Amino acid sequence: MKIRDYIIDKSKEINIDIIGFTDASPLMRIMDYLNYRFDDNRYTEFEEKDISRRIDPKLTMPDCKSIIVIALSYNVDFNETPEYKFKGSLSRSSWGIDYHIVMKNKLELLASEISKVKEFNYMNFADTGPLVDRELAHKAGIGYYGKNCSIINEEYGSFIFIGYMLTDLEIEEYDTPKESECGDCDLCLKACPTSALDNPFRLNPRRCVSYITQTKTEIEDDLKKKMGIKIFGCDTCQMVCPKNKNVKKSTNREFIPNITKGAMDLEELLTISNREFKGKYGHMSGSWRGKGVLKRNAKIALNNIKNKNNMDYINKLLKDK
Ligand code: B12
Repeated sequence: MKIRDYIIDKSKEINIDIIGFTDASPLMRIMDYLNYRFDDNRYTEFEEKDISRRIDPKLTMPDCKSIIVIALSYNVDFNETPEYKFKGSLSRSSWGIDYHIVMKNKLELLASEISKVKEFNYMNFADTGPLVDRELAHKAGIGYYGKNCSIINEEYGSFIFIGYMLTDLEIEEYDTPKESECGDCDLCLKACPTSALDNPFRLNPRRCVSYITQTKTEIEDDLKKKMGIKIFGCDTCQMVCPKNKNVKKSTNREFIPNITKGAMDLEELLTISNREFKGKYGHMSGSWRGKGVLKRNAKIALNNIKNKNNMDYINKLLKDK
């Protein structure tokens, strides 16, 4: 049996939704774009700064020959809303268990299945690795680029996380990239609350609400207003995307927001202790910046919710917090 077919079979057994394979050549297609972003101050503190490491897998794993890219859908069927008086919304990427953990577990499971039939070297990454995950996913045929910059899979849409395994395996056949299927649709560009999507396939990350909810740097007043009640992440450009309608739902139960129900209690966030916070919310990806950032966002959300009926109550809540 071909090693490629064996890996695909095992990926199905361990409930990996999408899998693709690519070689270890540098990601030359996006080098100029990465340089432009850097020169134009359109990058974030969450990215690897060394552009050669971003594009060349061999600078991370010198004997890398192939890359197995996987994706997990987090588009779970869940419609409950919590009963808090003031809700702060979480993007779907922060529902359920932190995807870094779920993804790493899946990749490790897959690696252990491969090592049963072949001795090999590998390194696993999801989100926090040096390479550009989306470009790897694109190269490995996982999906095409949407104008909102997201990788869109034909079956599952764009609510998918990406992970990859650098390996020294010789894979018999690689997948091929897919052309964008956005056509003349530009709903995501129109819907972006801060016009961060200023051109198709082009995001100014520092204006993206997702970034604003995560950065510890000062937020400009006009952007604070645009956050509305979002306290972690932003789904707007994916929610309006027609390619996310009638797609296959996620069966990854880890992403069901059993604790938060997809939102947080803004009053609780103002007073909860660090220890309580870690115990109750430490499992979610949205906690990675710590309680302080969510508390800051909760205050912004409360100010955005203020109206003549709740003004006194909210002002009292915010006093001295
Ligand atoms: C930094 C970062 C952010 C930053 C900057 C995002 C950004 N677009 O760069 C912020 C905080 C804003 C962010 C937000 C989000 N992120 Co983020 N983020 C990252 C991270 C760590 C690096 C991203 C990066 O390298 N950007 C570099 C630039 C070059 O990428 P880009 O602007 O998206 O440009 C791409 C395309 O536009 C395309 N492109 C450029 N020009 C052209 C031209 C044409 C013609 C075409 C077809 C394509 C094309 O190529 C570029 C390279 O991929 C990755 C993980 C990783 N290590 O790669 C996750 C990652 C991209 N994020 C992810 C997610 C889920 C999100 C959010 C949905 C979370 C949320 N709900 O709030 C939003 C989506 C925002 C958006 N529309 O992009 C997923 C994306 C999964 C997917 N299906 O695509 C990733 C891959 C994490 C993961 N492993 O799952 N993120």
